[in-house]
Amino acid sequence: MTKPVITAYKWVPPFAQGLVRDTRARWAFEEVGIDYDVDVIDLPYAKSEAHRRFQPFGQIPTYSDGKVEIFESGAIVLHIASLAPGLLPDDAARSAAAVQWAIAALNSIEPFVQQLAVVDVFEADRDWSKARRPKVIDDLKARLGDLEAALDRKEWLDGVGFTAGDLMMVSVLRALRGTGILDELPALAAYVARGEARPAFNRALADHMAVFANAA
Ligand SMILES: N[C@@H](CCC(=O)N[C@@H](CS)C(=O)NCC(=O)O)C(=O)O
Repeated sequence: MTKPVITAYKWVPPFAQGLVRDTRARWAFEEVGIDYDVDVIDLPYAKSEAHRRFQPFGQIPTYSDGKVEIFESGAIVLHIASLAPGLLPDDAARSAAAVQWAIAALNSIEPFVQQLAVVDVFEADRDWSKARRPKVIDDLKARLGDLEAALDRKEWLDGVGFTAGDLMMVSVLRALRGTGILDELPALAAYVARGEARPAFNRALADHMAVFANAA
């Protein structure tokens, strides 16, 4: 295995800065202490045939280490987690639960979070967005309420320690920044704040933001 390389965007609009999915891979690398390089690309290159050979949908992040070449931030985080201790516990039951929570973040929470971004940002100018927004909010709040109940009063989702499941869940919930949705869910808001307070997260975020500063 050579030094892993991930892809990230050279620039994104301010509303997306700090949230682009390379942050998830960067955070995972920082948690397990593996050094990595970043191939900084622009959107036209992401849509090129050359990039689509690695990412068929023309998106970032991708991961390559000379042996493993994968896309999907969830797959990338779980792969990084498998390379060194820190994100997948040795205990088989806890490790399976960590994978479960990572997939729950991507499959049971992120689609609801994304619907809000669709009506508020990506399709905010469409007539149907205004009509649909109340239902999007209701569905999202219901799903987040269930998640808060599952978290209960625990520090992290498995009740023992921080795992790849928390990394992915906090990453997904961070996309709600500025929406006020978590104001009514203080335990979940505190959970996100705990994730964002981790030194590994802060190193990852600083490196992610530095790319945009360099592009300016
Ligand atoms: N499910 C994919 C989604 C990847 C994704 O949406 N990437 C965004 C950046 S966060 C992107 O490249 N968007 C540009 C586009 O879709 O054209 C993952 O988790 O890796």
